[in-house]
Formats: sequence, structure tokens, C-alpha cells
Amino acid sequence: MPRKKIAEFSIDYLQVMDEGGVVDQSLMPNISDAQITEFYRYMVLGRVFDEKLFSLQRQGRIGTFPQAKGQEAANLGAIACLKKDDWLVPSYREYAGLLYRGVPLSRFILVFSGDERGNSHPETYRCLPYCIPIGSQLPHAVGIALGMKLKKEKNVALVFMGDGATSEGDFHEALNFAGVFKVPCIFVCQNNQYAISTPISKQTSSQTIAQKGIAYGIPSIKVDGNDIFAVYAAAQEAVSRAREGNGPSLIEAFTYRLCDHTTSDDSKKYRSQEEIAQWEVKNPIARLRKFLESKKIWTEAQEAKLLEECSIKIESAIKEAEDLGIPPLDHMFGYMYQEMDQQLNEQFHYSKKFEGK
Ligand SMILES: Cc1ncc(C[n+]2csc(CCOP(=O)(O)OP(=O)(O)O)c2C)c(N)n1
Repeated sequence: MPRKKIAEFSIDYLQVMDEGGVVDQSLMPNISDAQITEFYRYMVLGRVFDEKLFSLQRQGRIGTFPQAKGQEAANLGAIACLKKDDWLVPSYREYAGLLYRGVPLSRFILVFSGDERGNSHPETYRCLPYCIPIGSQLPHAVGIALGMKLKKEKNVALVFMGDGATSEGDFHEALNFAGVFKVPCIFVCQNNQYAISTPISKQTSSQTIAQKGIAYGIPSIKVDGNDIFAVYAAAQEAVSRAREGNGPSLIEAFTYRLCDHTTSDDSKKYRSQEEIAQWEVKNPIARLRKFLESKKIWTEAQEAKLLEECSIKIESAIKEAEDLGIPPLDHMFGYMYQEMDQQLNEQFHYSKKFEGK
């Protein structure tokens, strides 16, 4: 008996705008100039903020900080497709997109100072806290999406992860569950090609991360993650699919971290300057600026004014966060369990003696 081919798949790659800021009009999503300019403003705010937090860490004013330089388009492009009452489930490298969604700047400063007040979001939009345990946010997003489906809400859950998270059991459990129950969940993998020092070649032997979604019956695509229009177009399609009741999607946003993993890392030890230089030219912000300038909707004077505005906003957010002072001690203990167990209780009362000292 000859063998029969019983399954076949392919993965599309989408790029709308090239490195020179030139777009393929046939692929260009429908976005107004005003909205594109807004994307640019928030990507720049994210970048300036990122640099400022790096220097705050160096001054000892915040704790370990994971920069997101170079990944602004990969997250903002997807987050921009959400409605306020959709759920956003972040990882920890999505500042530009979170700022666009409305997360106040001061919250990030609090979070990276170890202050849980930074994780309590206003109810004007739906957003889960930052998630440092790799991949653990993925089943949470699927659970939220299943809940919305059961309640017949027309909302979606958008969840982020890095390439390293795809090696966690949580990733596979979440995708399997999402595929079987056809939940309105959009998975975005910001594939920045490294999990700390582990390169993608040692993370997986799959040709793409996108194809892992196919294994779970999930429509999947790989996009140029440094191209805001490609990310936006793929996310729009995925969000519409989810809203119409047609289940989950996986988007692999192929990008590059133009910085160390965190302020505790030294990426010079595991990647070359030549490699970084190659990715500098694909920088998502410079690329979008070239596009805006070619359309004559952005000038040098606007750029200077934007940078000044970003600085003022950031300085005032730092003051706001620092003026809050040290958080109450019970925040450190109170969020562990609904009720503190005996051991935590003892530690809490012991620590109380030192509160404010
Ligand atoms: C469950 C778990 N294991 C290990 C770690 C330590 N850790 C912190 S970041 C990281 C790499 C994550 O890489 P990736 O998922 O690609 O995301 P990126 O940091 O590149 O955005 C690891 C292993 C962790 N935070 N959580």
C-alpha cells in the first residue's frame, strides 16, 4: 500500500513596510494618518521611557529592569487592535503598547521598584499584572477567553510571550486548550531570538514558532515584528476571527532585542556587535519615521517637540511614583494567598517591627 499524504501545512510571512519605510499598498491595512502618527508617538514614548528607566536602575532608584528597545512595533501593533473591554495579558516587555493602552507611566516605575501598587490597573481598561514566571500567563489568558465565550461576550483576550516561553509546558497546554475549545484568544510571540543567552536555534528545531500553532489546529502566521503595519494587519485579522466566534490565532512577531535581557545581563558575552548592527538598521521606530516623513506628515520640529513632551511626562511620572513612598508591608504578604498561612503570618509580624525604619 503506498503511503498517502494526510496533512500538509505552510506558514505565511507578512511584511508590509520595508526597512526604508516604503509600504506595499496592496497589503497596507486601513489606518488613518492620525492613528499612524499616534502609534509613532507612543513608540517613541516607550523608547525614551525605556532609556530613562535604565538610567534610574543604574542610579539605584529602581530594581532589575527588562528593557524592550527594538520591540515597540511587535507589541503596540497588536495592542492597538483591542477595544477597552477586551483583555490584555502582558508578559514584561510590552511598554510601548501598554502605554498606548493607557497604563500610566508611574505604574511601571512602581512595578520595577517591587511595589505592587504598580500592578493595580484602573478599571477603564482590562489588563492583567506583568508576568515574570515565563509562560504562566498563557493558560490565564485562555481561561479568561473561555469565560468570555461561555458568557457570550464578544470580547477577546490578547496574550504576549517571548520565544523562550514556547518551550514551557504552559505554552502547549494553553494552545491545546484554546484550539480544542475554540476560545477568543490571540497569542503573540515576540520572537526576539534570545531567551537571555539561549538563541532560538537552541530553543527549538522548528523552522518557525508559528507552525507550533498549526499542531494545535490554530491559524498561525509569522510577521516582520519590526513593521508596525504587518503586526497590526495580522492582529486585526486575528481579533476579527476571535470576535466572530472562530477561535484563537497565533502570531509570531519576528523581532530583535536591541539591549541586554535585563539590567543584570551582559549580552556582549553571547552575541556579536555585527549582529546587533544588522538589526539596528531594521529599527521599528526609525522605519516608521521614514514612512511618516515620506508622507510629509512628520517634521524635525515635531520630533523635537515630541521628545521634549516625553521627557516632561516621564519626569512627572517619576515624581508621582517616588512621592508615594514605601508601600505598606502587608502588600508583600497579603497577595500570596487569600489568607496568610502560619509561617507567612509569623514573618509578617516579625517584619512589622522594622516597618518604616
Ligand atoms: C518559569 C520560569 N523559568 C525561568 C525563569 C527565568 N527567566 C527569566 S527571563 C527568561 C528568558 C525568557 O525568554 P523569552 O521567553 O524568550 O522572553 P524575553 O525575555 O526574551 O522577552 C528566563 C528563563 C522565569 N522567569 N520563569
